[in-house]
Amino acid sequence: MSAFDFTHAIVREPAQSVTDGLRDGDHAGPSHDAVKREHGAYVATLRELGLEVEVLPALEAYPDSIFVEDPALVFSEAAILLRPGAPTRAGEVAEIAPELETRFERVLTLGDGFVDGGDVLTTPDEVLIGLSARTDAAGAKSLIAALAQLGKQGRVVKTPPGVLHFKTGCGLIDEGTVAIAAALDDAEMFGDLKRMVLPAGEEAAANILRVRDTVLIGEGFPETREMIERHGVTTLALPISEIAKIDAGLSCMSLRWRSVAS
Ligand code: CIR
Repeated sequence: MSAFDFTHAIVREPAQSVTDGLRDGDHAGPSHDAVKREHGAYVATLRELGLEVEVLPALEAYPDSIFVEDPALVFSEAAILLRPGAPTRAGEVAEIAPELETRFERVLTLGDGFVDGGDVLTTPDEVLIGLSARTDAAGAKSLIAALAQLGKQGRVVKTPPGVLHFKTGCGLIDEGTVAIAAALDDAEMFGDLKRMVLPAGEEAAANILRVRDTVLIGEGFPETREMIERHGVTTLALPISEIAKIDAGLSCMSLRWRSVAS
């Protein structure tokens, strides 16, 4: 069994207000219909890969609530409610809390500070927490304490300036290999993981998502796909051009876990 053998996922239907999602810059937002199409393809793919996917209802008050990865962190045995660093996203935690309470025996909460789930990379050995404009030192410290209660080890790293989330710039290809944008190429940061630097010009491909035997990747990154396939892992490209307009990628649209019963 591998760290990617998830059995369950939750996602959230995009709200009409997704068109107002947060973004770096003043470019136009996505269209709701197009986001819905990308989201639909994503959900269908998770199901085809064998996951039981539950779709939570849209939350009009929270344009970015489709990105369920940010207000919580989940493992087989427990969930941790986080605290997103963007004020407009703070209320998403109270919305997802009851959903997690019905699905997990233990739901821990963050003490002080802010952490976005997009800044958290769970590797087979540890949980990396990238300090960013959304995740602060107090939040990282609180998260390390919560992880310790679950017998897991957290470690603080840095999300490079100008990169929204740590996982905007990296993603696991397999249990021992991480794909990274050049800006994150730092041996100490990734410990024992082998680093595969993305081809120049394809940095936006970094937010890959390994699910079971397949690495999901955004469409339009042929060299990265080839690099991953050459490494021996099957890839599947999904459309992400609309969610990319609000700085999102593949990992942000779901919370995934392997149920303890399986
Ligand atoms: C935000 O700025 O919060 C959203 N527009 C994008 C969140 C993407 N989430 C992620 O990478 N985990």
